[in-house]
Amino acid sequence: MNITLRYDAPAKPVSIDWRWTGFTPAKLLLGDDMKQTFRYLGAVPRGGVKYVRIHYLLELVSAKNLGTDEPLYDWSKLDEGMDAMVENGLIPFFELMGDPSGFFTDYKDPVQAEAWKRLVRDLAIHYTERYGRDEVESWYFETWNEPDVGWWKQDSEAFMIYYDACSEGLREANPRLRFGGPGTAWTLSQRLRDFLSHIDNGRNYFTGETPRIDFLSVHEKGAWDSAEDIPVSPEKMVTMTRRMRDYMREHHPRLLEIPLMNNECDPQVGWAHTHSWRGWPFYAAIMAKCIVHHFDTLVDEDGVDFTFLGNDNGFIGGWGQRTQLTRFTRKGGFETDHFTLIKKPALNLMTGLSLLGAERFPVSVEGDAESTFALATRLEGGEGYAALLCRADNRSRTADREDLTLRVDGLAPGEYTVAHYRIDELHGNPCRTWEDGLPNNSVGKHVPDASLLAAMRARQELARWGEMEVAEVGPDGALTVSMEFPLPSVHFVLLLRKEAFSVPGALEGLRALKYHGLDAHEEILLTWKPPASRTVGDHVVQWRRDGGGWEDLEHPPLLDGSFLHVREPVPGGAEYRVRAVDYRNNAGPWSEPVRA
Ligand code: 8U8
Repeated sequence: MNITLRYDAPAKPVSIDWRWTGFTPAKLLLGDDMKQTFRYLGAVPRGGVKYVRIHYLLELVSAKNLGTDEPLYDWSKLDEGMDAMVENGLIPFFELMGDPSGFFTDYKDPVQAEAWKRLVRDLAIHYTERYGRDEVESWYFETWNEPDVGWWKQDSEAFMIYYDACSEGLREANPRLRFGGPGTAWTLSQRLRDFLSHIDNGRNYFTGETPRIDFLSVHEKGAWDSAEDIPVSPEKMVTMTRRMRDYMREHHPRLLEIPLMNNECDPQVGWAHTHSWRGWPFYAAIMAKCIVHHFDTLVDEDGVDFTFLGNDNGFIGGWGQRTQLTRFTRKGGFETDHFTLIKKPALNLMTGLSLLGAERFPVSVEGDAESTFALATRLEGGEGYAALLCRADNRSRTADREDLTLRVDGLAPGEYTVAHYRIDELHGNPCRTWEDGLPNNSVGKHVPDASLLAAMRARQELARWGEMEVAEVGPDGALTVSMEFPLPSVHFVLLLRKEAFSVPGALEGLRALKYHGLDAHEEILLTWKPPASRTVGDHVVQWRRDGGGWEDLEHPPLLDGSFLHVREPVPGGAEYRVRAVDYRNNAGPWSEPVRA
């Protein structure tokens, strides 16, 4: 098969934003396992995981005197959860969902409608005071999740009043806060139709004006809830989204201009069902296919202003559940004081996607075009180019290997460092290590011992593929690379111009936190802010015990700004420091040390 990346053609923006995750319920925010998860997510370079959408946030708030002019709120639990997000650079995609203290039963009651508007206003003011105006203006606010299924207990009329109360409450706090919805579950459900009529032809309950909407959100997933590994279809997501657009064209053409998003685009409904493929490279490959397919169809063919494509995969759970990290506990149960997390290919995909730039170029695929997808991007600031190549079939068990010739046209002539990353059966697949290690290397049911955990960690990073090379691109602007290209897989090619290299800067934001793992070892999670430059391909991590010298800690090449040091207990702790290293072996200065 052949793939050609055509950098000689005109550029288009990489307009879909996939830097997203979500989960439910909000009280998971208070667990140490979720707080550690956030540290890992925040450490993906260039904000590769950025927006977090959580149901029932307002259940973390308790309140008194809600129907009066002087309500009393207790924000403390929600603050704890928001702090965990904000301190890791994650941005809430804030669903105004939940019922503080069980007050809100009927939004058609004017007292309740007014109280909700006031609550939303006070919430926005509270977080503006806590984090500042710029921070809160970077957030998005959204309605109740999926008001067309059991999550919403009232009728359509009440929903529209609730919607207007959210809108006006936010506006009273700050007219620049962005708000939209309705995040519906069913394609063209009656609730969605009622909502579209309200937005198009209705009147805001409070002001009598046309209701405002900054974005339209819907959920389309690739397969229904099933305990079986049925095919998961990105094509179905697009077909259903087009069905909605057709309806809008007929009934509400004005609304076609509203930015559209699918903020639960999961391959399959049912986060908690165990589908082993969620721990495998297949999951990363189907997520990647989904992104490229949306560009090819809704953006390029239909011209839709399509903004976010978000996976709801931020839950806590095992390999087969819809999570980005696998959690192991001592008893294989749900205790959260002793746990450890391993990165899954679904998270490594986000690190890989963070290598891509903001402009994209046409690609052509010859041979097996059905299951082969590519996104060719140019990096900002003349740094070079990065491309995503992926092979995914909708059936998780389909596998094969092909020989690929990758041709890149239209490159600026000059010298390049060429680096490759890959997610496939043999690359970045710690679940495979777990499967292989289990029979004679597990203590009790599903609980890996220290050596199996270490073996998984050695494979949990986005893995390099092949040798790094220096390539000279001549006046023809062409480069050819040959490789074996398995199905399923995700492959990233990075072409970095020689001129883009300079000594990396000092790393900032190094933090160390001590956790109990599964046994008597101490687990020190180090996180820092990885540099924005794609020329940085690794980090050096060192530690120093009191009275000793600095020693390197071993790890596979690290793109993420996170590293877990598993150590024998060190009374009084030790110091850690980190520096960045680029593909040409330029090492930056050491960070300030931290102690743990
Ligand atoms: C289609 C549908 C019917 C229904 O009765 O309930 C649903 C609930 C339906 C679709 C999605 C749904 O919940 C969303 O999807 C979940 C999942 O596990 O796929 C979660 O990812 C989401 O948090 C939830 O919003």
